[in-house]
Amino acid sequence: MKRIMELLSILLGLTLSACQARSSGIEARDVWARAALKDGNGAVYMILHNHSSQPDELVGASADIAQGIELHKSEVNDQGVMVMLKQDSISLPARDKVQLQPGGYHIMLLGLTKDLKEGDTFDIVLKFKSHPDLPLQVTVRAGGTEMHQDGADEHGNGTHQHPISTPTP
Ligand SMILES: [Cu+2]
Repeated sequence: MKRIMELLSILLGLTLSACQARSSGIEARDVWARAALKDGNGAVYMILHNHSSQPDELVGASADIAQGIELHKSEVNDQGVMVMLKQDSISLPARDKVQLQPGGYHIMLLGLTKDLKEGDTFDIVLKFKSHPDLPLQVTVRAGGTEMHQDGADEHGNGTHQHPISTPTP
């Protein structure tokens, strides 16, 4: 029995280290988009973890659900007005995470080709300076209730189940 337990703990250890090795790149979690209407604009939010020891940059994205995609940052300007500034890239420091969230960084979907209704899903591909492309599935959530949910990765909206997207191995 003791031998079996030892064997199990060795196997468990191997499994855990395999998981860690697999997430050595960039991981996107809590990937969601605000509900929006066709021909309007949408925004995609997520938490990006750079598990590698090298800094990288998000340089763009593509999705067939929009006519164009830009990286934006929302900011309050001198006049106290919230404005969106186009970004050439979003820095991803080594072994750190960056939150794309309402009022901050986001991926802007310009000219939606269909309505984004709560519960819908669609595909998006993130492009990085160094890491390979990262395909993700985005889940549409109702807009308006997500503000001021800092660190809303797992525990944000208690009643919602947030799918966690991981890079394909
Ligand atoms: Cu924007």
